[in-house]
Amino acid sequence: MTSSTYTLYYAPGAASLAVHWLLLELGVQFHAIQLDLQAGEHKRPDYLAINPAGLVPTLLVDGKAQSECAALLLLLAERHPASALAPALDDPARGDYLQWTLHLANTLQPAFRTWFYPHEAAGAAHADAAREASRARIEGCWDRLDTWMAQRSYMLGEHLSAVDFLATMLMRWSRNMPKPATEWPHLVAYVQRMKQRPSFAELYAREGLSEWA
Ligand SMILES: N[C@@H](CCC(=O)N[C@@H](CS)C(=O)NCC(=O)O)C(=O)O
Repeated sequence: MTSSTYTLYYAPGAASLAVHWLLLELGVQFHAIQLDLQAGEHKRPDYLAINPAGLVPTLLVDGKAQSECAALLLLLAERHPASALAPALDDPARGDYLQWTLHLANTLQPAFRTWFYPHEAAGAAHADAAREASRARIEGCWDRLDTWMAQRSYMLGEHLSAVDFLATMLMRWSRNMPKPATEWPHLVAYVQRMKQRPSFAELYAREGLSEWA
């Protein structure tokens, strides 16, 4: 699908990171527009017109606005089947692919939201308790993922897929937590493997990132 046009709205290190990384991994052409979240650029009317939730990422696909990081990863992998980053409909790995993508997006990612914005979940007066509860949920997920990765090089086995970009992005988010994902033996090996991809270095250069390099 070489004729697609893509425009990614992103903020460095945010939930747009996995989408940015996958676009680079795919080697497709895209425009990238950086938003300054501190300055509230994601809450301005022109951005709200394409993403009413006022969140990053947004990806314009042939001019049509789409959002939700995990959905964008699934969509891009499907639109570029030559990349083999999405298991085919009859591939036995497809169940694991969907299971982990949904689990990461609807269980782990919201726990991170509470970790970073604990007042949202329980009000300022209960922020510490909310944060601690989210920490337990995040670490529980690392326990489960570490067991899963003990027998695998990538989330689906020996074959890279779109869910690996989501998993690694979320592991990165834990880097300043009391017990980051890289404290788990199979997760640190996995992260090292993912970080060796040339697209990771390119992502870091483009987003101006250096921490967790
Ligand atoms: N479910 C959304 C969540 C996106 C999200 O929470 N993005 C954060 C950055 S990591 C954001 O835009 N935060 C700005 C804000 O909440 O005002 C997705 O996966 O795309």
